[in-house]
Amino acid sequence: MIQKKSAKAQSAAASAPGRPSPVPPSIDEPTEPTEPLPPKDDQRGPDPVSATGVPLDVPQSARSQSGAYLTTSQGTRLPDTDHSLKAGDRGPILLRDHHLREKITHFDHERIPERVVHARGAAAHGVFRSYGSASSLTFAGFLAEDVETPVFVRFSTVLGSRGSADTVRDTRGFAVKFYTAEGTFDLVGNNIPVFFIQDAIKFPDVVHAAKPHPDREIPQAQSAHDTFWDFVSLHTEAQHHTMWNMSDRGIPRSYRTMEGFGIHTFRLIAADGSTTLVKWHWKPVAGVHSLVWEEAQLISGMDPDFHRRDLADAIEAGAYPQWELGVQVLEDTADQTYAGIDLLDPTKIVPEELAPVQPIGLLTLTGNPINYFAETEQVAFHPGNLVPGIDVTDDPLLAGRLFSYIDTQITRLGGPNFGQLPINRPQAPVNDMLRDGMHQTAVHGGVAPYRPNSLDGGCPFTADAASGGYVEVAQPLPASQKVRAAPASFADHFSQPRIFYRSLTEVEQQHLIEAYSFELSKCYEETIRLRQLQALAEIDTELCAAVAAGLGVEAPSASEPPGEVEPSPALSQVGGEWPVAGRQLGILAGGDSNPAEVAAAVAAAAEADLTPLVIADVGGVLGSGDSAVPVSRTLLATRSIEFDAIVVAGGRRPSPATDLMISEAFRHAKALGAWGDADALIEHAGCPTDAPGVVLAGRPADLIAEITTLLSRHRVWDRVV
Ligand code: HDD
Repeated sequence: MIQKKSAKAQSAAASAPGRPSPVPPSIDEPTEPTEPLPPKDDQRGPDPVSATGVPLDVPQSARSQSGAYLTTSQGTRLPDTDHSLKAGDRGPILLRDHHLREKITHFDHERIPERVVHARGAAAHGVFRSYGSASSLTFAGFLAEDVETPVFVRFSTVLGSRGSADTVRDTRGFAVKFYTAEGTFDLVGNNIPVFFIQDAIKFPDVVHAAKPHPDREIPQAQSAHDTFWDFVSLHTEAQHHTMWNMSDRGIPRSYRTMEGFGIHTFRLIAADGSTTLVKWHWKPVAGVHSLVWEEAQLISGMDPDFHRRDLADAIEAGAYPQWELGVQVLEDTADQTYAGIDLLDPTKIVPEELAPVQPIGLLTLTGNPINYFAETEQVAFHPGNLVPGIDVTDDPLLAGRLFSYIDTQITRLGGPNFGQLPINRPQAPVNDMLRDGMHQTAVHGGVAPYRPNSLDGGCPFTADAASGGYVEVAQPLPASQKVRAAPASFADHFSQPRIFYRSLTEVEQQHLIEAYSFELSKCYEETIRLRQLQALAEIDTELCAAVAAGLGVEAPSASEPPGEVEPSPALSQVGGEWPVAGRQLGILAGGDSNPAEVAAAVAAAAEADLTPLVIADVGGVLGSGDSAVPVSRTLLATRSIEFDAIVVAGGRRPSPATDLMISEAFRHAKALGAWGDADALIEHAGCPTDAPGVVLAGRPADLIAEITTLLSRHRVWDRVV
């Protein structure tokens, strides 16, 4: 549609700074719209969803499936979908059977390529509410005070295929799409604050090394194999990230208990034009918490969907997962370093003790996806999706990512129009000049998708900063020659992993030593094991010696004695108390257990916001009448890994299954308890009842109160097993 404008408006547009030359004055057009144009129908943002994920205000007709009768894809009603059209009931199938061909053809094309990395994921809808505390640093609208922005968050593992297990030792993706009024902002981070490589050109190398071996395609979803350790032991800038993987961070208890990090340094721009460098942090309200390794391995077999299920169940139960977004605020100096740390090096952190994380908003996940494929699978993140007030830095890893993410969607989502998929549509009006292409669903009006034009009234117009345009910060470039090289400040690969190791508590260090020993023992090549030990020797002598002892080889010496570093206690997960909402409590009952007591334990646990699950030999109910208690799990169908803590009801008799459940929970440093005579079951399982974190009580309610306190500390860290 051609829009007319007054001569006055035209001259104002022509004189605006940064505008291209105006069209010749003899032409009455183009015109400047006086009001922003409303979004076109195909530019609708994602459907708003209720807390339970049900779309709000979406007419039934807008849903893909509606009506009572089965139809073809063209809406013709069908009488039968169970039998092909045949020449007689025992005769050949006829080619003219359109329904058969349509059904099978569509089925044949149901799969799209999985993501080359981060293929396995789970996601949720939610909302981000900003505190306004970042508004002095950036004019980004969604970070102003009390602004609510819809979000879609996808968590993932990195290495495994779509069907792999959730609890493997790996990095986790933490990608957040903010549908802001000024365009979509994607914060595409991980649960580990550093990366394997400093330059994006090495990404195919690290991924090829970490993925299964190209000949047999094993092992699935894990780093415990020769090619991974071959690469990271040669390419020592990977040592810091690798150490986080070997720590408990590599096996989170839940997506809800992971920290998230933007990793790269970003630049914020304030209203007065001043700039600040920041590092993004997500802090889980439930606290950072991990599995223990044996538990993680068991879960991979017992419940490969453990994290996916946990996220969806928590949201459905109303225990909405929450994270605070925070920033480390770092001065934007000419050399872009802080306390001697090169802020452009993505293998380095800035310890929180040097630059505290300042909270700027709260993320709450409130809705499960309605359809996995449409939303979780088809969502396309891109670190280059930025909004005014936020810019990137020259981190060479980030620069390569800015290219890769759009590129990969073209293969994965089948063409350049993936931004029109409902989950990827911005909530801000879109008025681009991108046209046609595979899977184009927009019906673009106008005849002039080019600029300058007069035929479309000169639309679309460009927006300068005052009109909300994204204007890059004018950043001075270093005077230099073009080179393929890394700066000297990227050369230290060992002091930060040393800080990490030395900041952990003893139990966390022990887990890390065992993880290295486990992984390296899976390598067939002795040279690779020894080369990795050499890297550990450069990091910390004791760590190297402990892993070497585990492998039964002599520890190598460092090329120079590892230097002193200042530990960063914030890196440890141990310590602190956290909300227990949604944590799973197993109540092991049956036999002569008193149903009224079991019901009292269930009620007390629910009152404490825990999720109580009664375990018995057979399903159904315990007791009868008013005191009947439903059984949630049978001993045959569950295992200790499902629970964060276990209590045993008085009257319960021991069995091999109860022995296994109790001893496993004990070994995995979980809170354990018993009321009545059930302490005998704990002893029968070979666990001392006077060990830390084993609680005995006369009344179920008292027991639950003590167990809740233990759970708020996540695990019984001081239990020696
Ligand atoms: Fe990446 C996916 C995070 C470096 C190339 N990446 C992907 C996802 C996350 C990250 C969370 C999954 C998004 C989703 O849920 O759909 N990637 C990171 C982080 C990095 C990083 C935190 C370093 C700090 N990535 C990185 C580099 C490259 C890529 C250096 C390439 C040069 N990443 C991709 C990709 C993926 C991807 C191939 C696969 C699927 C996708 O993009 O959409 O383009």
